[in-house]
Amino acid sequence: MTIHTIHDAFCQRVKAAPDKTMAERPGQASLTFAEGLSGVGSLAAALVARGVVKGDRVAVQVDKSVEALLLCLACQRVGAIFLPLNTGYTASEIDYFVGDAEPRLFVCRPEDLERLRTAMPGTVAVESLGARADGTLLDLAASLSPVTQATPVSHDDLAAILYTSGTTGRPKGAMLSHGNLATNCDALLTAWRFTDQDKLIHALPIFHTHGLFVAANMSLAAGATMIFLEKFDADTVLDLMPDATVLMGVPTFYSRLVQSDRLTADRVSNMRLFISGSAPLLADVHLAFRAATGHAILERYGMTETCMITSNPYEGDRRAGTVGFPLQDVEVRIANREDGTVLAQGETGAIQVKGPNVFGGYWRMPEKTASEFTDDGFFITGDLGRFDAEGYLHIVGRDKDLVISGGYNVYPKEIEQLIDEVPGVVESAVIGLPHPDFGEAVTAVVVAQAGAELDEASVIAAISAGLARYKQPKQVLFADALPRNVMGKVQKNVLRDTHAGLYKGEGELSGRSRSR
Ligand code: MLC
Ligand code: AMP
Repeated sequence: MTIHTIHDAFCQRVKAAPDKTMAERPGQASLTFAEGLSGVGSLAAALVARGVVKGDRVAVQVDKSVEALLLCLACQRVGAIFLPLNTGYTASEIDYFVGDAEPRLFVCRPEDLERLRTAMPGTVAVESLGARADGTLLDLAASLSPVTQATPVSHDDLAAILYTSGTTGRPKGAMLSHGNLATNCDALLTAWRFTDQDKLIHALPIFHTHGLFVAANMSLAAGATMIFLEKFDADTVLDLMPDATVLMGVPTFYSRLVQSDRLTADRVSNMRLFISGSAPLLADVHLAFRAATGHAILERYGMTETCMITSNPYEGDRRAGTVGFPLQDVEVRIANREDGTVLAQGETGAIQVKGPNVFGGYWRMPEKTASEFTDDGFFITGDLGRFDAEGYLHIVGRDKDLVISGGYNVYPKEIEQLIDEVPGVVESAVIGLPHPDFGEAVTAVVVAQAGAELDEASVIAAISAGLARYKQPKQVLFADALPRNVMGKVQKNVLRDTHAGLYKGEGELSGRSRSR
């Protein structure tokens, strides 16, 4: 199958099997593909009514719902650019995205509607969408005739902008085209043998690549059924396994599942595939999962800017601690970090990627875009890796100062800037420390002025208003000084080594963090 756009592929699936269940949602009625299509047409009409035309941005910060997914397809129908935002972002974080992306429409949670209608610039229309098929956007949609004709788009036209933070602390909007999403979806359907016979447990958020452009797009394009869960809960997922075939998750899903004695070969006998990505899956978790179920978790590697890059094989050896082979039409090479020369197999260096999956650049940041591509068009991922003798890619570290906590990226610079502004702070360093549940835990090391009355609670209180919860340090440590090298650069590796055992044992509390 060659997909032109995800919207097209979805429409073909509706034609082929209109009555097939598109989404089951515990506690609410299921939705067929035909009902999904009808929702897309109505939501597209609501977009048009709010002045949205091809190329306009539609920013969306709503709780997870099937309607939010239909809104993404509705944007595609009218050629608009979908801009999903993490529900954890605070008002000040949202201000930045709105100022930068200048959306025509902002879709928010019902409880935020009044505040945002007052706060948003006059150029931005504001409507709401709730998780229980409620909100002003759906009311508006219901009053209009559906848009039945899709606005023509090319492979290069933008389908989405996804913000990723940066090492400078200023988030960048990654521009993803219809071609990026369609070709990557195609490659994944083939690689993972995903078909209309599949039933996917969808427990990821839908404001990031993993839940939206991997899990949901694949299901829509294949005509598969999703069991659409509000969020991940190990017991709920275990309850659903006998009726499902595939689970896609971040490593935290799996480290929580292996703690349950309900995870047995018997329970997963209907499941054909477990996929992990967005952060490193510990080899121990891979092995424990295999011991409990007989299944080798298939680990793959991706990025917001590149969609999916490599995958362990569907057939063949799925190796713990590796991310497998480049996907169809994707080129991956390892280069010297300093001079960019391409390295031989076995050598460790910067992972660079080229292919139809790679984004077109950062929204309104041409210089930043240019600096992250090589002269011959490879994207510099910021990850470090090597290929082994059999062609498996191993990710061995990061060239970028980034913490990945439970699959969410946190850029230390952003947190350090806020902490450094707290009265009484001389300086700070934010690091990721090994954490049994989140993989890495955001941790701050703070140097306080002599006599300053600072403790963990006061530092957290001072920064929390402007910062999404998942970015906030799980612990704040105090030091007399930060270790520096001869160039004066803070040695975060020394801090990581010194405090490596800080969160040991925290996972024993049914997977939950004992710290904040
Ligand atoms: C929740 N909390 C987190 C957190 N998630 N803190 C740090 N990191 C996280 N990821 C906070 C909560 O606010 C809460 O704080 C406390 O931790 C405990 O919450 P919880 O109930 O245990 O968390 P839960 O709701 O179960 O969420 C954990 C999770 C979730 C792992 C299920 O974070 C998740 O779904 N992550 C998936 C992220 C994702 O989709 N990434 C893909 C990016 S795309 P308190 O103190 O308020 O109680 C990408 C490309 C690619 O990376 O390759 O895929
Ligand atoms: P994001 O910017 O949220 O898309 O996160 C992308 C980053 O997640 C990559 O650059 C990697 O550092 C990391 N990542 C994704 N998948 C894996 C994986 N399987 N193993 C290790 N790191 C991963």
